[in-house]
Amino acid sequence: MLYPQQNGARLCVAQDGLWDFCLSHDLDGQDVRPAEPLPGARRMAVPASYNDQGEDKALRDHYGWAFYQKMITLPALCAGQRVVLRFGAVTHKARVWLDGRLIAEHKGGFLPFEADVTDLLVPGTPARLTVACDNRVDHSTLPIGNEPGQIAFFGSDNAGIPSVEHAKANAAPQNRPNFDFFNFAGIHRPVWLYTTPKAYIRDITLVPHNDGRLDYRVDTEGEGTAQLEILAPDGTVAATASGAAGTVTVKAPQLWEPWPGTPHLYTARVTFGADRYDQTFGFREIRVEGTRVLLNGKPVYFKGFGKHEDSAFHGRGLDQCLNVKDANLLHWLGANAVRTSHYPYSEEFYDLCDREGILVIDETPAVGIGAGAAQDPYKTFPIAEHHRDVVRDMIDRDKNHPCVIMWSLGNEPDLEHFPKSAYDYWRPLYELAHALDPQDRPVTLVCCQNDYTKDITTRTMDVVCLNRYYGWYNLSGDLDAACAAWNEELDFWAEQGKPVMFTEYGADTVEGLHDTRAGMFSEEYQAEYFERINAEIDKRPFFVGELLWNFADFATIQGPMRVGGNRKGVLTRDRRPKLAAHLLRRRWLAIPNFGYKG
Ligand code: E8X
Repeated sequence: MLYPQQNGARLCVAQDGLWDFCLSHDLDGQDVRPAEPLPGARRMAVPASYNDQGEDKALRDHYGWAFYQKMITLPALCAGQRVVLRFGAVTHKARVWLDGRLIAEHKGGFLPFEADVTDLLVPGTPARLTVACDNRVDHSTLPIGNEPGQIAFFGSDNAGIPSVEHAKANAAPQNRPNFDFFNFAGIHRPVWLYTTPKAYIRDITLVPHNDGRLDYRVDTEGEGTAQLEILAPDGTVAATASGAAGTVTVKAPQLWEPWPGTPHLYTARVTFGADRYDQTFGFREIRVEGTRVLLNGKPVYFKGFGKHEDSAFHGRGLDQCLNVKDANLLHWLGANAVRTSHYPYSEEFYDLCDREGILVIDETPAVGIGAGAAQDPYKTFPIAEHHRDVVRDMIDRDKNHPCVIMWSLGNEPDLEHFPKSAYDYWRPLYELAHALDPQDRPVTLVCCQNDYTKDITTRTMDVVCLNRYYGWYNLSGDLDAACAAWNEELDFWAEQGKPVMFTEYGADTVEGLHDTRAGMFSEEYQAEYFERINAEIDKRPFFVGELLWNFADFATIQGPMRVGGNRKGVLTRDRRPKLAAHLLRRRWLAIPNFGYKG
């Protein structure tokens, strides 16, 4: 799916700004009438979560549908063009009406969808756009929510106490996320009204090879022949081609390399009749060889973080200023990689990573798939079809980004209580991702701390990605025992013949809490935790990366283990460094992108 692009053939109008808004309970039990003004509407900024834009608990903890509305008008000069409404992401489910006519429905809060409104929007005539978004999560959504009556993530259950059980049974309907991030909701990414000529370019697929060959395919609608110019980073024409598909060769291509190398970007300038589209790409190759991950033929070492799209006020909504700040903080830290935990991030983020040379592990919203030993989620959670759709749509959206170097099918599913059932669920998704990705990148599944001897799925991934909390959630505060246990597990992975990396390890840290003896939650403990664990992975040649948890503190649901959210950030939520950030900067600036492990 192409990102909206303003150019000589296409008009793009972002619908950012103030929309009318109301919550479902503002409708007093009535159905919304999308052809009419929202009753008692308040103002809401788009793109952004709605949760933190007001002071009322009803807004922050809303459960169910919320409604946005604005008038849109296509300029009369666009008569005769194809007209599309496109939503970058509406979390978690969306319904869209134009002048009261339902024009789109979408499930999934982190990928784009669009509706052709050519025959519905009369150029020069205002129309009423109404968008409903449903924030409910349950066993059929990704991410997973627990069903009513079950506890939330890290919830304190006190099961069996009559007063607690009665109160729980009578509690108001609410979300019970089975994941550790606040369930922000709303129109999170830009809404575009854009035009193309009637005969247009629908999609572009590019598969660069480092010898200069570029396999391409241009999907179009209508009559015409695609023409391509391949522009070098300096804008000069490096090659030309015509036709719907083929291979064109660029002499001595400048390779895309991660920061502090140069992420050289080329452009495929495609024309098709009156339409045109510029698609950037990079010459870079990624593959696994034995226990190494080779980027442009060189063994790469990953240094960085799991992140969240999370900030005060915007919630999970797109904040381009913060994305630029975070990219510069990653450079400051000497990092070269991030994981889009636990959902695909905004397209704008990947474009920035392409330009900044930041490697990306691109992850689906499949988080929370598990219910302990009590229930086999692969038999009882109706998510398989939606999960396949999400894998398909994520790869379709992100397939041309050079920064994307690996797909993550999900985060911390149950892999140990029902191991065969788990393998039978994840293996087909692994094969689907490989089949769908034109660039055939490595595929992984991020593994929660578990009994790795029972988990028969993690070891089958191209790269073993581990979330491990020795010294935090277990052997708490005892880093000697934590290192002993971690080494025993590393001995197991040494036998598997796969590259292994951290995708999470870390410690909750309250900034300003200091302790000469490095007690848990102190800045000294977080720093010592990373120093001790890192000293152990440095001894293992098959260990190819360290993505810490987390880049910054972030909002979560309430619970006895969350002090105003998850505090495992190496930075505070407003991006101020804790002690560990300074130590990591020294470590990572001394670790090269390539050849660290030989
Ligand atoms: C944590 C992280 C959470 O924020 C992330 O979304 C997924 C969790 C650790 C799981 N991984 O709690 O900070 C540890 C499970 C028990 C060993």
